Amino acid sequence: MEYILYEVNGAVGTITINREKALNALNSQVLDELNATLDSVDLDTVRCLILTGAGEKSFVAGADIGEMSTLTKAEGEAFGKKGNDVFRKLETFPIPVIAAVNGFALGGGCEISMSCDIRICSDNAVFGQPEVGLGITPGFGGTQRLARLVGAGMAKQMIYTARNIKAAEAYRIGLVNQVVSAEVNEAGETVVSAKDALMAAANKMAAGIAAQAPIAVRNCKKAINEGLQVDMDQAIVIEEKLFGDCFETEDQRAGMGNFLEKDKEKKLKVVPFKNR
Ligand code: DAK
Repeated sequence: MEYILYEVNGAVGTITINREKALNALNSQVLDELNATLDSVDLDTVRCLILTGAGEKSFVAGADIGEMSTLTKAEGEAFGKKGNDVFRKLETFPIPVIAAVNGFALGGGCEISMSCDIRICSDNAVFGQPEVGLGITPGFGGTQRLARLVGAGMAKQMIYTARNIKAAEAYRIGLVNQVVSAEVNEAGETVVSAKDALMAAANKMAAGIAAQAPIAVRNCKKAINEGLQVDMDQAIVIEEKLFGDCFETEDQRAGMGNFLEKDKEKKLKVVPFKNR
């Protein structure tokens, strides 16, 4: 892999888009390598993923404008499909994915973060959908996912004006769950960089998710994602099925057993997913 780094620490996997010179812009190779990396994740042991960009300045500065500029209609469609397939794979990935947004998340960068379950960002993060300024519409789900996350009015304002927003505003409108700042000592010196603080916060959140019952967590993701696509009557049926699916599992027996036995630690045994 040239542009993707993947490392696993316990039950948390971290995928880094590693094309720092181009601010981690998404070209076809990045999308292919990201796709292959997702396929290689060992779902028996990894329970939560973090997606981030290399360096301090940019998460992903969008789709690669240089590569896109010369595409024919047919090539543009193929590029769009490649991106959409990977983004959808992330969105429907069996385990939660946290986007750790370290700087620019523009166009395809904002869109890939919205394909993740949760977004946390450093305080230098900048979000935006600048596509209309480039003569195109947001093509990797931006018109759909942004409106679902922040409401149609705010999404329309961001998309029609192509105005970027900073971390604090992204937090205010509910686009990100948490904003993380560098740690500074009394002398005003940075002791932990914004990127390191962000990754520590992302890892803490991921470890918290990974410590929960994995079948239940997977089923919650499915229930929320699938339930949001249908009306409430159908959504409740989806929830019922996924609730029922948790019973007779190792997780449910151990989880409820721990409570009934007043086990203070309430630790679930780490059993490979396939044996649960
Ligand atoms: N693509 C390619 N290269 C990029 C890039 C991008 N999106 N963004 C930055 N770079 C490169 C720059 O060209 C520069 O390369 P060198 O000149 O050093 O070789 C390097 O990264 C550093 O960038 P700057 O020198 O510009 O750095 P600054 O700090 O001055 O500015 C910036 C940072 C993020 C404000 C600026 O780079 C910028 O505005 N970048 C473009 C942001 C943008 O417009 N992103 C949206 C791209 S459009 C589709 C699906 C999806 C899409 C399209 C179609 N279909 C379904 C068909 C998605 C579209 C997009 O994402």
